[in-house]
Amino acid sequence: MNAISPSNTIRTGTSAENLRQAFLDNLVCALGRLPNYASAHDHYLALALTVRDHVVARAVQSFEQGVVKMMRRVAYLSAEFLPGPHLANHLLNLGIAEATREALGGIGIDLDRVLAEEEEPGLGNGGLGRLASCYLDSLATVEVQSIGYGIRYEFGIFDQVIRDGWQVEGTDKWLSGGNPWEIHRLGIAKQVKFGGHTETWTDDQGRTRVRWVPSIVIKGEAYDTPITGYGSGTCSLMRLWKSEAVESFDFEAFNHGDYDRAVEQKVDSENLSKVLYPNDELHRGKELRLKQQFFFTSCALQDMLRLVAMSGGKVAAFDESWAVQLNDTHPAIGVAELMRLLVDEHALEWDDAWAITQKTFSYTNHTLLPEALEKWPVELFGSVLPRHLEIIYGINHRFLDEVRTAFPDDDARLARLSLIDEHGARYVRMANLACVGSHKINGVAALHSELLKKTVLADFAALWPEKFDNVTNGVTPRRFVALANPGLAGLLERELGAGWPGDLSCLGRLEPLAADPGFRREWREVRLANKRRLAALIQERTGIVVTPDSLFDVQVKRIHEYKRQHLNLLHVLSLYLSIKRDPDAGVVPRTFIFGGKAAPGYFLAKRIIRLVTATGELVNQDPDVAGRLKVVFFPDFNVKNAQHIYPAADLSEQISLAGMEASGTGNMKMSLNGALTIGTLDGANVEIRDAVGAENFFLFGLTASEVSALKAGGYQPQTYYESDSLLRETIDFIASGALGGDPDLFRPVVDNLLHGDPYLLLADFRAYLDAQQRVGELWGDSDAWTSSSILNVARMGRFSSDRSIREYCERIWNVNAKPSQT
Ligand code: T68
Repeated sequence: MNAISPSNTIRTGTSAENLRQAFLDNLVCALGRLPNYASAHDHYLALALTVRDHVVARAVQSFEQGVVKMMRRVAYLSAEFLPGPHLANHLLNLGIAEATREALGGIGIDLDRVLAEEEEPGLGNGGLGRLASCYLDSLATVEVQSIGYGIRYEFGIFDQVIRDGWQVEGTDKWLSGGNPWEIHRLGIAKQVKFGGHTETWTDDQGRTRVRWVPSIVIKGEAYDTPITGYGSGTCSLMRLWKSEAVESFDFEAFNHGDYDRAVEQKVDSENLSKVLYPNDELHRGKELRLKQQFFFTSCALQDMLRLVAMSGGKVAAFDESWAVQLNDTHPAIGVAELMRLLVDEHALEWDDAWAITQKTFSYTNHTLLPEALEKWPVELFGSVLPRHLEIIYGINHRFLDEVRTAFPDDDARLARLSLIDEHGARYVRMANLACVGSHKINGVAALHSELLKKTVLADFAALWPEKFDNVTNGVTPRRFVALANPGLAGLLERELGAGWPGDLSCLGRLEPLAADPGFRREWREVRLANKRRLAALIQERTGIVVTPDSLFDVQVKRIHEYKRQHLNLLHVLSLYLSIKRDPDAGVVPRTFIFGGKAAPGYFLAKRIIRLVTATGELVNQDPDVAGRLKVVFFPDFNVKNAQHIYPAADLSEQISLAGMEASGTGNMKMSLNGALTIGTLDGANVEIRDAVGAENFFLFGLTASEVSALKAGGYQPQTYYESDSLLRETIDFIASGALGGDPDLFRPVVDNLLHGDPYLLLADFRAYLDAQQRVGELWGDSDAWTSSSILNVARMGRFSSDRSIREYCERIWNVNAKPSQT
């Protein structure tokens, strides 16, 4: 028999004819559907199965390479992933989009309709989860072996509908239509312990060892989703864990006639991976969340150990096989878990295990908000993870000795650095654990990384300055340009060649075209077509009719006070009032588009959504502003919807209070699609402005240090209210009850602004309006605007996630990435 290699195990080739035959086979034989009776969803599933063959063949081949070459692999540990729909992405990466379109077209099926059927996995809240998915895409593209480990939530982020102007949450049943992209790895299951107590015992070499006797064991089953790379044979794997009951536990209770307990235990076990926690950038110490974090982290580390053994590596050289990235502190318990696995289960000495652990882990921080930093009450922690608490005490004890040597007689510093917060009730501080257990710590934009060293992690930066680094976020140009914006992709392909999505540095070659009237015309046509498509979608989803030639002013992201959607609304209402007062006011026609989810328990964020919809109800009906202002709240902002929205944005609103947004990535996605940004000097905005040029960016607002100074001096929002009549008029209008038909509806928003204003909207209001004025003026000069739009795209190449990933490879993970062309 001939040797079987993955390349000769695929049933069919990728010609249109081959793909059509495989599609029909799958429709009939895998799904049991006759073509005449098949629904659009059947078409989607059949095509997904067809494409999956090629994806999986690549994935196993790529995996085999990793095992054979024993390369250092990257494990990206993340409680969240937001991959978006897979099908179109694979078609692009495999280079079979056109053949597929032809294959289906030949039997009267429209590929775009089929693609629209796919439901995305909403396994994340926002930026952090989406970043993890961009990074898996780029890891595959730059040909680095990687696994993204996480949780296979049965219910992801809630579906948002708007009912009577309010956000209503629905259950995200993303698996109900079947998930053709995942492979349930029946052979890969890990046991995870919880609760109970620890015991010491003596091994046959006379060493005292510790054994953890849990009160419950839960099984984690692996579900793999391959992530293809662009123009590369390498695949990343997203390996998500589903919790299941361990049969033996059920049987034990069952055999004793305790059926209820057996069932209860099964339900409890399965609950672990049931639902994603919606974040409100506020840490709430929920026990189930701690259990989720430990569950997937433990499964992941056990799996890595299994793979070390499989490729003939040594546990004592674990760090040579794996670089493990902690995506925020959610997997930080991994530091203690790896120590437990090495010391308790593999009998390594503590110091050796600790050296391995530190060489293995690195930690990315995504927030400066102190209220978002994770900490767990010691008592809760000890009851869920008794052995880990002991290990953390062990780490802390040795660590604080080191601090005492570096900084003698500095008890205050010791208290701040300790892994245990002892101010009042005692807590385990997860960021401190992540810092101590990692050899590198990074922020996600230059400003953020600097502020980290000055604020939340200042004491660690003083102790270990060499550990700190910055890796500015990036986004994948495959999904967010090539797929989202086919019109622009066509222009780029013509001007830069077909390989542009694999090397964004070539975008620079567009620069001279900014001055070319013919190219500017084509550019405008592409943008207008994108806006027409979005206008149709807006009408379909909200009933609101918008004009594609108005300026599309877009703010889409999670709803949070620090992101200041309400500052945007103050501008909208100020324009409205200006036109009402003076019908000849020079206001360019604008469509304000908002989108984003509010955490279900975040009262003010939900009021802000209501304020958007109430503003829309008023403005969209008023004949006095007809043709000049429209306000839309686009429901259920997710990756799929985002792909329609970003390419149609003329103006990208990035207006967080300086010092609050760690990076932002929507800012990159919109600018890469030709939007101009209005923004503060916050997060990656700073670097975007440096890249595109100050003249192509509408800057306004206080700087981070001005914010600190203003707050330190005792900020008084009322002084701004009193001294700015337009601001006063706008706030009074909201307070008057003219919106939403109830004078009390927005009282909480108004009170918040007038008495406290924690995110300094009032201080930035006037500067924001001035910047918006400049936006309006430039919009009036269509050629100048278009040039600026082209230059934005031409100069944004740095924000490809391929660049970010290469930096991680070189400075943090010490693995070789495929070199970039330039
Ligand atoms: C975001 N963080 C940052 N957090 O806000 C954003 N938090 O500036 C940055 O661009 C992005 O990370 C990527 O670096 C988040 O998205 C969360 O979603 C989150 C989830 C659970 C708990 C806390």
